[in-house]
Amino acid sequence: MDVTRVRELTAAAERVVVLTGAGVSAESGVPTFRSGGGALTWRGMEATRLSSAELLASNLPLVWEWFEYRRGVLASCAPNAAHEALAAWQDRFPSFTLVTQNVDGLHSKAGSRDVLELHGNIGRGRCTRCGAREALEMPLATIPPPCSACGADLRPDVVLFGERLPFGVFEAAREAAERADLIFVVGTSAVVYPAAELPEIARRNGAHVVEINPEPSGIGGAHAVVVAGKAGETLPLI
Ligand code: BV8
Ligand code: ZN
Repeated sequence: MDVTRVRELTAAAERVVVLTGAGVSAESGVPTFRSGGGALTWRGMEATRLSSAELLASNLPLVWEWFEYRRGVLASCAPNAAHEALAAWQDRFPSFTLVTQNVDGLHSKAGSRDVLELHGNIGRGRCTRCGAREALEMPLATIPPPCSACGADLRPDVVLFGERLPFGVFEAAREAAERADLIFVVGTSAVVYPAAELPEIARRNGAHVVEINPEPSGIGGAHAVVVAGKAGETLPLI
């Protein structure tokens, strides 16, 4: 029933926004942050501490080791049916915007264009001095890697807890949410802000909200259509 209702909504939709979280990459083998009640930890520390502005300021090499560990895991992960379905959707609507909280780059690998990466991308470094961005080699020859332009230390080009989102990216996502007539919220526990504001912004502006998650977060409120299922199985069905 839910999938049929979702199909009706998509058939009528003109301006579609999709917000994804770590759950959309779960079937690719990428660990999520909070699934099943457990918090992702490494060397006894939680992700929210390892990926924090505070730790970056006090121990950049340790933050690089944490990101190297995750890039190592990612190296063997490929886009799954959920990423592929969303890549196919981009040409199915008059207006389509894909916004992701993920830093794994799997949406672009699946063929999605102009992905709004709210939290950056784990495959890129950013210079702590001149701000230049560059693709990171795998694995890194030295930690921290030097900037190719000025030689200063690079940092991961990822938004850490306590840091602002890249200007322009969140604003573009907010504008798309304000104009949307349908927003999908896929594979997110919706606890991280300001990303989690987007479904509320869309709903307040009259959009239908569809949440796809085996453990629905309830972010869409009472009016949301909730499909309690895996993204890799549900999105292709829709
Ligand atoms: C900011 C990059 C302000 C790093 C990430 C208290 C103390 C300190 C800070 C705060 C606080 N309260 C609020 C804050 C603000 C903080 C925040 O929201 N914290 C949360 C934890 C409470 N936010 C920030 O700090 C943001 N910045 O506010 O700046 C500011 C203003 C002015 C000046 C300076 C600063 C920055 C937030 C960005 C942090 N960076 N990522 C990295 O990757 O290491 S966020 C991180 O969490 C990931 O990006 C991840 O995507 C994101 C959200 O997690 P989810 O994607 O939802 O993943 P999760 O594991 O939680 O859930 C997975 C879901 O998938 C589950 O629901 C599960 O059921 C489902 N699922 C599982 N399998 C499947 C599935 N779904 C479908 N199919 C499946 N197969
Ligand atoms: Zn530099």
